[in-house]
Amino acid sequence: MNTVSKPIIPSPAPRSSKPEILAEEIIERLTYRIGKDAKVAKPHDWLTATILVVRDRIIDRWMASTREVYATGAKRVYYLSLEFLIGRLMRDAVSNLGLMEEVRDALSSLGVDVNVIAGLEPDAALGNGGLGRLAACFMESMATVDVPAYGYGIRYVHGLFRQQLADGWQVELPENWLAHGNPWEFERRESAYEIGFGGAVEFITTHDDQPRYVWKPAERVIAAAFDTPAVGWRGKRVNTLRLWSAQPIDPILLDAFNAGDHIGALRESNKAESLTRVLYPADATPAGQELRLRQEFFFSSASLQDILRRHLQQYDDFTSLPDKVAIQLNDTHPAVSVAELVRLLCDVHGMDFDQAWEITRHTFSYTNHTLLPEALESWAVPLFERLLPRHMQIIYAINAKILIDARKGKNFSDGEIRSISLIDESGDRRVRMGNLAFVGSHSINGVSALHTDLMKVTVFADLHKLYPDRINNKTNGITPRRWLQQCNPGLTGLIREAIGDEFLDDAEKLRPLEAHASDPSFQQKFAAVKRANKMALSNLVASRMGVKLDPSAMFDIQIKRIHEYKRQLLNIIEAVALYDQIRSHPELDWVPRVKLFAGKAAPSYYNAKLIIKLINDVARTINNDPSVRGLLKVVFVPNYNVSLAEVMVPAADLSEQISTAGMEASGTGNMKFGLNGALTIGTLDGANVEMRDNVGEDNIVIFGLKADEVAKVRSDGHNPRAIIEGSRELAQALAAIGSGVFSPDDRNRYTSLIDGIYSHDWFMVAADFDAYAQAQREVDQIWTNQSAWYTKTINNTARMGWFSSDRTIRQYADEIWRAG
Ligand code: NBG
Repeated sequence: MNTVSKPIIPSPAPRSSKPEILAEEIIERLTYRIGKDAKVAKPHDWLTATILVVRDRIIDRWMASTREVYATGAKRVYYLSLEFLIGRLMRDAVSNLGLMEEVRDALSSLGVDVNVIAGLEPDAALGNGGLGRLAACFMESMATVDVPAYGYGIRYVHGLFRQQLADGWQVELPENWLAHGNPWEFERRESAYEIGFGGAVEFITTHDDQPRYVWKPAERVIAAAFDTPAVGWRGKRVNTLRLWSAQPIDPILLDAFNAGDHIGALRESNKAESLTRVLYPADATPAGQELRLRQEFFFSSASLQDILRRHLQQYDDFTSLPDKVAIQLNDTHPAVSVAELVRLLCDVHGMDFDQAWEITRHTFSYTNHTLLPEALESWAVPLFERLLPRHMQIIYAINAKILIDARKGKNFSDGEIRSISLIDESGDRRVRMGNLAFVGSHSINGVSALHTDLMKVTVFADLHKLYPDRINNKTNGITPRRWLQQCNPGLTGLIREAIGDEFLDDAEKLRPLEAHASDPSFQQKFAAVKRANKMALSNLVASRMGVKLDPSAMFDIQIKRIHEYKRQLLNIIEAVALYDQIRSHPELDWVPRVKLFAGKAAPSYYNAKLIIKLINDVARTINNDPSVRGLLKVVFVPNYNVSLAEVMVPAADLSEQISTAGMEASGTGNMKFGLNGALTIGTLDGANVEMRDNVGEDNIVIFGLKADEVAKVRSDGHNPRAIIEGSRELAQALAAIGSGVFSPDDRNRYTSLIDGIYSHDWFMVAADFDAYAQAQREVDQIWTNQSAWYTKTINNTARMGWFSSDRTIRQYADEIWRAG
């Protein structure tokens, strides 16, 4: 017999990390992959060549990680998220591989400055804010703590808009991160799935006499996979971020084209591609457009088809799905997955409904990220029915099961039953995505202790009563690699000198730094690092905006999405009051301050955009008033993104975390600042509560109403006018803004904003003003004793280790996923 022996395929030789070899390889990529001669290569070409060399060093480990999961049968975790706010990747990858110096030396031997080319890498902004950045931190931590995981999302062609200021107003411009190609990603042509929309559901009987529903979609598009490796710390494990891109089934309708209809021939193709063209720029408010629901279903269905295919490749059937697969729903954006998994199991794989439902429920878990009622997603039933007719049927079937459960088990009132229902019947009928995610999951988690407690008594009170074991807390975290080691090499070096390297592998090992908190010589070094970081930010502000900052002033920073509940307005009103004070009492010892703001407003959020304009109007007035003598400056830095945060966070003396209590689910910016040695001024909201517990109440400045007090004030009837009349400073500041002192070109510009505070003050700006202003003066007091200041800020760095996303991910892995 003629046997063909299996060829022995050699593995590639391990790659050297010597700078000379790296340099050779960079030249090789430049020549053969990019087709450029080193003599004429542009900085961008060097960047691409360097990324390709770094990427090669990731691939071996990536393949090994994938093989290992097949070999061991380990459980896989899938993180479904409509947003991944990744930022730049090169420094992250190089530093996690431990190649920082080698790459720098290799490039400098070629006459290239690593910092210059690193600064050219586009900032991948496939997310809006905290929710998307959390997903990116989780990807890095899952690889670091060795959890086999895939992130699934959308490969938007245009990420979050670029923000420019025109006369102080926000202007949105398209973002184009893929303009120069993306050397990190691999297109996986073999991993493509059909996704349907619309059409009808047919009921058929199969040849083995099994009744079955078949969905016949009217439209179809292809979901094509693009993979980016996610490297963990010290390169231990490499996981995959798989982003889906929509493509047409027929790229061109040739008949139409040949008949002269050149535009019509591309209509289908354009329609398909528009599905993944832009990220919705809405933060914490659902974009009510049909396209958004299409995006949600598109990426959910593609991801689930991919997950099921991978499972069947390795296991016989789907009964083992909950043991081998954990799917985390990042907010309700992928919640339609609950119905889609039931559909795939029943209609495509022939399972009966009850079994499919059990498997579904044991496979999914759901993270809630907000209690804001306007942010709880729901879709009008007619829209849902038209786009996803089979899913609508399945949702009704699930609803029947749940409501029967509720009716028979416990004593539920009609009102409670109505709030448990997956269908909101109170006005236009709507599908409630939060309820669907809840009933389809075995675990529902909040993102800070306070938020989780509030979830149980507000949005999910009735569902919690029905399923009391499901809600649990997983306080957010941040990756200390990006948010300390990479963004703050000066501080990292200083800490290593003081306490050794253990904290690099375990952020909770920052604790020994406490011993140095009161040591004057350490304080001096800590202050010198802070000053250097402030210089770097000052240079950035000078070059981008032409504004000069004094690095010896206190840098007081609020950076995050612009939202009324985050209360940038409170901050700027306090600045106006302070301006007044400085002018009335020039003889007093005012602490020099620079108030820095940055953040984007949703394009349709009028008040948020008005607040940006107000900050800029106030900035212009104060910064140009010689009587202030530079004691107060206000700066709004445009186009906030991950890269800008990496410069601003290490430069902060004071971190503003001043949301109306009960409204910020967690916050993660608060953690980044604390870790980098800033003092926090904040309310007892979100994770600020746990920060206070960790750093100690002497090391954080807390003010204002607590969550239960806010609720009480609101229900008892709030009288902001009386409060304003009782506070001279506030009344004067509001009068100045309202009467056009800062907007002489349009004196009524801020009338509506100020009227809102007088009439309802929903966000408790008036209610908290005096407490806030007083807390700010307390901050000034601390600042005047620099040694006391640094004791507190060093203690912050020492005690923030618990907020590492490694800790968060371990908790998810142990308590929810049972994986890793
Ligand atoms: C945001 C919250 C933040 C929280 C992040 C991450 C949404 C819907 N929620 O407080 O507002 O830190 O999620 O959990 O974007």
